[in-house]
Amino acid sequence: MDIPQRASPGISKIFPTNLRNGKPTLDIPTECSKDVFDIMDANGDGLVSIDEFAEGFLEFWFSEDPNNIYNQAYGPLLGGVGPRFDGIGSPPLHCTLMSQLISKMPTDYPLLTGSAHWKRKARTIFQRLDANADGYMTKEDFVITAQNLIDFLGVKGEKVEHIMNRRLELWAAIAGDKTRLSEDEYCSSCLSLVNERHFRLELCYTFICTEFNTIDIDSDGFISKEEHAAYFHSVNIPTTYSKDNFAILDTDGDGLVSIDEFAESYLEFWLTEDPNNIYNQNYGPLVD
Ligand SMILES: [Ca+2]
Ligand SMILES: [Ca+2]
Ligand SMILES: [Ca+2]
Repeated sequence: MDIPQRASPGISKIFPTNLRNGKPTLDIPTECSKDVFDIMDANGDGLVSIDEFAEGFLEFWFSEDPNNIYNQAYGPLLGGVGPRFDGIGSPPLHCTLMSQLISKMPTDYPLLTGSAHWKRKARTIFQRLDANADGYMTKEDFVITAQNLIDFLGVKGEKVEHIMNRRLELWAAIAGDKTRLSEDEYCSSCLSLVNERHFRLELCYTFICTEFNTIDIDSDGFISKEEHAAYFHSVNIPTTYSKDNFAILDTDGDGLVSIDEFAESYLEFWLTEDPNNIYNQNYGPLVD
């Protein structure tokens, strides 16, 4: 490729393809590139000029604001969470702080063997999320569960789109490049994923935050009892089970589930194989 000519003296241009192609050499997932590029390209002309690049560079190094839009100029921050939320460059603060609030780090859990009990937990989630019960998890199932939630809460207007988008973000995070997943595929891909170092160090926070955000309908950073019941209803778990599970999640008993309480339950559910773990019923009674 030819080196681009300078548009005018003192102004260089970096083409988007260069930034995108350049990312893998830094070991940053390329899917992060588009969002970072859009943030860097402040005037939206499809190119990052040297002044736009300089601004990103200076904001990254000389700012200590956890919500600075350039925080993810080099991809998701370590020990924090990954991609954008609501179209901004940084995740909500409560998500960023999550890894500092949890009592046991994901890397402290031993590798999973994929015991019959663990698979039963994974199958339970699969069957909850396979809303049309056709044996495959697809985007359609996530549309159905979102619609269940919308109907249950009676929401209207912009909130409808917001709820739908959050569910579809969750599907995108689960599906990766697949368009449908069978129960066996889901269970085996979950097992290899949760044993990956990248998941334990970083990716799990993205999943936790994405899932938390699908339940925290009013985005106040806490799951209320009503939000929890609505979530259970949406994935076809009788709401009668919500009360008991909520009491287990809310370890400090303040009547709300915070991100660290949620993260703890998520990690205990996915990263343990103890048939007596108190978080086994995070998705309602286990299926047979
Ligand atoms: Ca299905
Ligand atoms: Ca809330
Ligand atoms: Ca609480």
